[in-house]
Amino acid sequence: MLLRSYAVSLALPLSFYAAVALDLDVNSLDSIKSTAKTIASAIVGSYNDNLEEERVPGLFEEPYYWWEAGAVWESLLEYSHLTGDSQFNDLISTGILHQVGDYDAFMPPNQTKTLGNADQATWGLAAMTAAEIGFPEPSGETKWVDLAVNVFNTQAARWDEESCGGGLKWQIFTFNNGYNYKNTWSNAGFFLLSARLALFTKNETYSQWAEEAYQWMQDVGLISDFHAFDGTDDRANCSQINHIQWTCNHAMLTEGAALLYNLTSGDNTWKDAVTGFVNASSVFQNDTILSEVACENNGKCDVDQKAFKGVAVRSFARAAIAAPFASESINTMLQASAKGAAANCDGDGNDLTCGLRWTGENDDADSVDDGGLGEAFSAMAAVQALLWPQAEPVESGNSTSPSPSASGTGSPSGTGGAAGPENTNAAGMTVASWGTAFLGAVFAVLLL
Ligand SMILES: *[C@@H]1O[C@H](CO)[C@@H](O)[C@H](O)[C@H]1NC(C)=O
Ligand SMILES: *[C@@H]1O[C@H](CO)[C@@H](O)[C@H](O)[C@H]1NC(C)=O
Ligand SMILES: *[C@@H]1O[C@H](CO)[C@@H](O)[C@H](O)[C@H]1NC(C)=O
Ligand SMILES: *[C@@H]1O[C@H](CO)[C@@H](O)[C@H](O)[C@H]1NC(C)=O
Ligand SMILES: *[C@@H]1O[C@H](CO)[C@@H](O)[C@H](O)[C@H]1NC(C)=O
Ligand SMILES: *[C@@H]1O[C@H](CO)[C@@H](O)[C@H](O)[C@H]1NC(C)=O
Ligand SMILES: CC(=O)N[C@H]1CO[C@H](CO)[C@@H](O)[C@@H]1O
Repeated sequence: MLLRSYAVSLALPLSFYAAVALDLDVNSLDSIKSTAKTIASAIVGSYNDNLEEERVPGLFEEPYYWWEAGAVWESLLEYSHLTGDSQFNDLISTGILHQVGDYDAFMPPNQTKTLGNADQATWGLAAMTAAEIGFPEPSGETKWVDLAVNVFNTQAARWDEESCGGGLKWQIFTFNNGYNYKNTWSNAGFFLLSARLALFTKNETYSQWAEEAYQWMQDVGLISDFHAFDGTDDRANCSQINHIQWTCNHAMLTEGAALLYNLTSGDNTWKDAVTGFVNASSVFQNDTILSEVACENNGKCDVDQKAFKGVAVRSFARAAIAAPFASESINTMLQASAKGAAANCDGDGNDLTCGLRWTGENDDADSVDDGGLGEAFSAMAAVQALLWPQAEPVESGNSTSPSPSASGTGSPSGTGGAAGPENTNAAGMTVASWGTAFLGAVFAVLLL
């Protein structure tokens, strides 16, 4: 079957194809599905090996932080929906549900040292995807959407008016490095979760919170001219902005804006936001291929940052569905990115390697078993993103309302800490969640 709109812009030089390892034909649904399957199988194979040794469902072994597993599960949920290959469904369900933790809100006690709002939101967004695609519900009363609602409720209760006129802090627990940092990932994650819940439930509480989070990011300057910046120190009342830009932040804001555009049947504010973000995404494009500009070419992406493009591509693809007026330029970027991502994957099974860069060639790719999960996950997300235009529409109606049992009492606001002081010292030395090495430097600068 031909994806006609994709056929035009892909006249890449022949020399490019010489390097093709996974031979993706972006005009063939079968080719897209089989390429996605090769990568999904490698990721699941590595996960299964780890499970045999460590026996904790839902986790990928070190060096991957907990949030990244949530992002990978979300992409495997989408893999099931987009390709119709349901062979991993039970494994996906078991993995996600094992990490639900306290308050039924993805706060597992084992993970408190890296459990920031952005990390928790990543899992909440995965549960939201399960709800949207009609993934088989967990046995018992709690539905997928309830888990997403619980994440929303715990985060809304943490909205912090003590500084900066609002916002979510990066970290939930006072003992974690980054507790004083209000970052875009946490706030964009909350914004996107709220927007998705708004569309799914039609409950206005969620759209109001989405608007509030967006407005706040604009007010303090985390969003400016449709560019999204990393974060800001709340001890300086968010007066200084760290201007690094990441693909995932930008794309989550683009998706959220597109969903609100759709929910409001074309409201101009959100239309302008979608237009602006899509236009501004050019900072991440190298000849229309997505690039993690802050760290990709200088070889400085850390483990977390190597997975950011995977988070980004799925959000861009979903934005194109919700805001069809912007789909052409988004799809041009997605096709070129998928082609480049697949061309930089090599081998299969435990030997599959995918390169971080989707432009040119990579000579230093790692296998999933050996540090390359972020790259493989991102490549899979890029490839399967091409299936969204043909996919069954996601559930965005009123057929599944949250059950009354969805809790989120507000008690887990975290500032008191669910963990005792005995964890404080250890956590101080732990690299907490994403970007910390980089943030250490930022804090050092801010403290000067
Ligand atoms: C927490 O860690 C223990 C010990 O490794 C493990 O048995 C348990 O399954 C873990 N729980 C979660 C939710 O990861
Ligand atoms: C802190 O920042 C907020 C939001 O920009 C602003 O409304 C408030 O006046 C600031 N407070 C101080 C003490 O500067
Ligand atoms: C709307 O969502 C909020 C936040 O989760 C919840 O407290 C409220 O009960 C919901 N309203 C309805 C009518 O379901
Ligand atoms: C599009 O982006 C360019 C450069 O990034 C900027 O100069 C221009 O104002 C933007 N246009 C719109 C309509 O946002
Ligand atoms: C909302 O999204 C649907 C697809 O999910 C699309 O058909 C519709 O045109 C969108 N609405 C607007 C106003 O673009
Ligand atoms: C674009 O990609 C090519 C191939 O990897 C690279 O050599 C070049 O430096 C990149 N350009 C920019 C602006 O990043
Ligand atoms: C999209 C959707 O599921 N809409 C449903 C909302 O609820 C009404 C009344 O139950 C149904 O008639 C719609 O089909």
